[in-house]
Amino acid sequence: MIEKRNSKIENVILIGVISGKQDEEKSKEYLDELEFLTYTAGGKVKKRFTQKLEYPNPKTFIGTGKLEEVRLYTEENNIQTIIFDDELNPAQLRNIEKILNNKVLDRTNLILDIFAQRAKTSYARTQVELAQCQYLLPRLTRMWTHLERQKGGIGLRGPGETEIETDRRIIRDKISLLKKKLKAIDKQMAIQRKNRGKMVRVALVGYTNVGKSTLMNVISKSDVFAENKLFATLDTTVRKVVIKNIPFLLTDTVGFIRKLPTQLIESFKSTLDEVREADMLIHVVDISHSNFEAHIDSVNKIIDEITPETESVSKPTLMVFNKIDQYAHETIDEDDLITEKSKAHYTLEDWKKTWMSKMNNNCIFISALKKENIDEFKAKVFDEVKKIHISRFPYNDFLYQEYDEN
Ligand SMILES: Nc1nc2c(ncn2[C@@H]2O[C@H](COP(=O)(O)OP(=O)(O)OP(=O)(O)O)[C@@H](O)[C@H]2O)c(=O)[nH]1
Ligand SMILES: [Mg+2]
Repeated sequence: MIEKRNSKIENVILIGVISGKQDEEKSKEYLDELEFLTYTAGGKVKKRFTQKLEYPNPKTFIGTGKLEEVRLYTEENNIQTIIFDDELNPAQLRNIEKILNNKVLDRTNLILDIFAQRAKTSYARTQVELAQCQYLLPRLTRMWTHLERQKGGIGLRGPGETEIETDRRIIRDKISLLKKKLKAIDKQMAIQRKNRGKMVRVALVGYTNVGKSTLMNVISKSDVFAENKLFATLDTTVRKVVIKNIPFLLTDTVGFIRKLPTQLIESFKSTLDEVREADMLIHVVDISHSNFEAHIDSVNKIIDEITPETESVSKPTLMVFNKIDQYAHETIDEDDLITEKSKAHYTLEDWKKTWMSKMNNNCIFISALKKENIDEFKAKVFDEVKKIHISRFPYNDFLYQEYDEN
């Protein structure tokens, strides 16, 4: 008998806060993204709860009154999981779980879970496992210090103590084992990268779900998995691409997201090395997403984080605004004299002007899906790759007799 796939969809509620740092609009944006993450992980969001809060409650994160409201809702609506947009400390997590009597997760936890689901190769699985252990370890430690503070509690001494100590030791051992394993793979990957010779290397970077893999497939005749969920790609794909007569290597890799757990950045070192060691970056943006500018900022921040300080000169970067076929903007009626033009009213032309001047012409607007402007995109990549190529192989100039591909 064929085993039935575990396709049970979990009913989920989301909890976010509105504070001085995070106004109502921002909070909605974050929860939209958290909902997409939940959907990717296989959950269905039944309701969102938000609370205006200057500081989180040290014991229960949100107020106890609000929690009670949440508890009633979960009981009446068959909810299995509650997900907080912010990171909860171990004490908060435990207190909330106790009150809600349900599974409680935070954003980091959810992202790690999606990565675990998505990891296919043993390499990706090892990276994710390491990240999960690293997430868990301080939580166990802090859980212990929390218990320690209540010293004397019957049943908390003795076996409890050794149990946590044992757990910590097991996890520590596992971490060092996984690190060793990763080190071996890292070495192998570094050799592989070296073997690729001096060929110019270009890496696709960008927020998750912007269309990196789709673009890779369009220009490299590869068949990388792409779908409308977050983190479709975890494993790196490298393809040789030839535009006109210049060959180069194109890498498609994991997408970024804001508040990317630091454990993940650390354990995905080798994956990110592809980005670090690239000669040129193609930063793909989903212009049809209402928060695409915030996404650009998050991606730039992560790239800065992973770039060694010694590399003060930033890499040549081509900004690719994808999904123009799906771009929509608000309009102002001609007789409406009150509404002021804002970014929500920008046409594609307005955005082009803005970014062309910002990026010194190093940007292009395309649709990877509808194959719009792909030739212009290729021409831009060609120009940039050619510059790098010439500086690397100055004697090899027979390559540059340009000819038309068609
Ligand atoms: N409308 C439209 N959809 C697109 C375009 N390019 C990609 N998509 C869709 O966007 C979704 C995500 O595309 P992917 O190529 O998987 O995106 P990615 O950046 O590789 O995503 P991750 O690997 O998850 O980080 C898919 O459903 C694509 O079909 C485009 O130009 N227009
Ligand atoms: Mg992808």
